[in-house]
Formats: sequence, C-alpha cells, structure tokens
Amino acid sequence: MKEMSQRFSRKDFLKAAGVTGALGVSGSLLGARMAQGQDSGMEGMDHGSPKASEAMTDLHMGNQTVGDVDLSRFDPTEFLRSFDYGEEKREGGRTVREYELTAEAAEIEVAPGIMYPAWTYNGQVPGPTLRATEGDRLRVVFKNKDAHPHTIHFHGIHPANMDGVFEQVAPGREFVYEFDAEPFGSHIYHCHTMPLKKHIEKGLYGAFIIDPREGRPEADEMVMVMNGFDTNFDQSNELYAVNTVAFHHQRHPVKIKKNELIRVYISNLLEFDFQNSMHIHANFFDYYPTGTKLEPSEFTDTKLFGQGERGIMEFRYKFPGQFMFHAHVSEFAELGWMGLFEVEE
Ligand SMILES: [Cu+2]
Repeated sequence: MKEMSQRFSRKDFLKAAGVTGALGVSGSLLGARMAQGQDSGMEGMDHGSPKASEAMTDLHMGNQTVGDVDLSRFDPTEFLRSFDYGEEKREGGRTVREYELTAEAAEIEVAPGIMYPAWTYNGQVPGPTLRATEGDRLRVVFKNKDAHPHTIHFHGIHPANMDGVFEQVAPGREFVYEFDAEPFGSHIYHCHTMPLKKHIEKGLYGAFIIDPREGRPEADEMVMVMNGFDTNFDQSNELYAVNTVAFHHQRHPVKIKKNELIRVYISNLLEFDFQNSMHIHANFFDYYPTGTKLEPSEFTDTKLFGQGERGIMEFRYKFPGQFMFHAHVSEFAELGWMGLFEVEE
C-alpha cells in the first residue's frame, strides 16, 4: 500500500505541474516496449495518451515533453562530453592540476518549467566532471558561497585530512584539497555534510575520472550521472534522469557513429531509492566496475547500481537508427530516466 500511495502522490505532483500528458506519453511508450504481450503493462495509458503505434511515431519525432528546458543555462548534451582537466602546472617535475569548485545555491530546471532549489558545485548539477591522469597531483580550491556548511568528499585514495568529512567548510570559508590521483577509474565526488542524503540529493555531486597512465583505447567518451529530484520534499524522488533533465536525451538523442567505440563513465547518485539501473537496447556492453581494471568483468545489456556505485561501459552499435537507453526500473524510466542513441552511418 505504501508503494501505491507513493505512486499516486508522484502522479498527483506531475498533474499539478501540468506535465502529466507528456510524461503519460512516455510512460505508454515504455509500457508498449517493455510489456508486450502482457495485459497489465500499459500503465501510462490511463492518461488518455495515444495508442502505442501513434506513440512510437511520436518517439521517432523525438519530442515527448511539452517544450524544453532553458538550455542556455545547462545543456545536458554539452555536459555529456565536457571534462574539466583543471589548470595544468608543473611543480617539482610533476603535473599538478588545479580546479576550482564553489558551492552555491541555484535554481535548476529539471524538466520543462519545473525548477528545483538546488545546492550546486559551480552552479550546475551534476558539478563539473573532474579529470586527471593517475599520479597527477590534484589541488581543488573549494569555496563555500552557500548558507550551509559543505565539503567535497572524493572517492579515491588520499590522507584522512583530505577526505572532506572532518573539515566542514562553513559559509564564506574556503578549503584546499590536495592529494594524488589514484587509483585510475570512474569515480565520484560529493558533499559529506550531515544529513548526508539531503546534501547529496540537493545536487552536490559529480563525476571524477582518473585515467590510467597508459590511457585507454580511442573512443567517443561521455559521462552519465544517474540522478533524481525530490521536487515536493517528501523524501522520495518525483523525477529521474541521467544528467539532471528528465527525458532530455529523448528530445535530443545522443548522436554516435556506427561501429565507433563508445565509452560511458556511468555513476549512480540517486538518493532515497536504493537501486538504479542502466539498460541499452539492441546491444550489449563490456562493463568495468569502478573502472579500476582494464579487463571487463561482464558482457551484458543491463546493469544494476547501488547508491554511489559506478563503472565504465563500452560498446559499439552495429546498426544505424535510434535505440533506447533507460533505467530498467520501469518507474524511473517513466518519470524521466529515458533517452535515445541515434546511430549514424
Ligand atoms: Cu553539503
């Protein structure tokens, strides 16, 4: 019953927000795709949405929600392939990378017309994707311009006083984290101030990539941070996405080239829900848990992620056309965690 009432409250929220129709269409799409041959899978159909065939036509037009977010403020397509290597310096014969992260409150648009009062690193959620090579010295200048204390807790190997846990950075203060980049892999960073789930869910997190010294094979690389937003502050998420904006990559498919190696640094920063997942259609991927080994552990098409879990996915598309990728937690997919790869010749 709890699950049922939670679902209704989520849908009521969407009605209130005036996007029920749009989300309903997507829900029916997913129902049509994932529950073929079952009589109870058409959950999205109860909003007067079109038949699956019509919905499929809409899908190929790539437009499932009414309008779009203001992409001049944050464009998930741009974020996807943006990497912040910091300011590179040489000190004592080694590479030092200096980054600046500032905690600040910002209104972010998580679906067309739906603003969320976030706590951010550098005004965006997720924060910038920090990138370095194993063995680099990292210096992260952290300024707290928010009204609450915050920190940056990096996943990786570093001294206790650089762990972003005991040294809380008060409003108006600054802290410099300095440590060596290790081990190589697909990592994350996030605030570690209590209550933790609040500080993370509000948006203080990002991806942190450490490349192996020998590098990885040439690929089209992208970052997908799976996240969600508790837009009515009831301790459960109303919207889900990769890189914040619900259904963004359904409106704006991720363009990739046929047969080209695609590498996705994927992480799960969802709060409140214990599990998330990633499924790609009509294909399989090599999966490298945490990216700390150069050999994949698995060849699969669906991967389950606990909170804070992340890794690297590698795949190539053999056929041109549009292919869905989404959480195989169907409810999350219906509430925004849904996108398309557009494979071009
Ligand atoms: Cu915080």
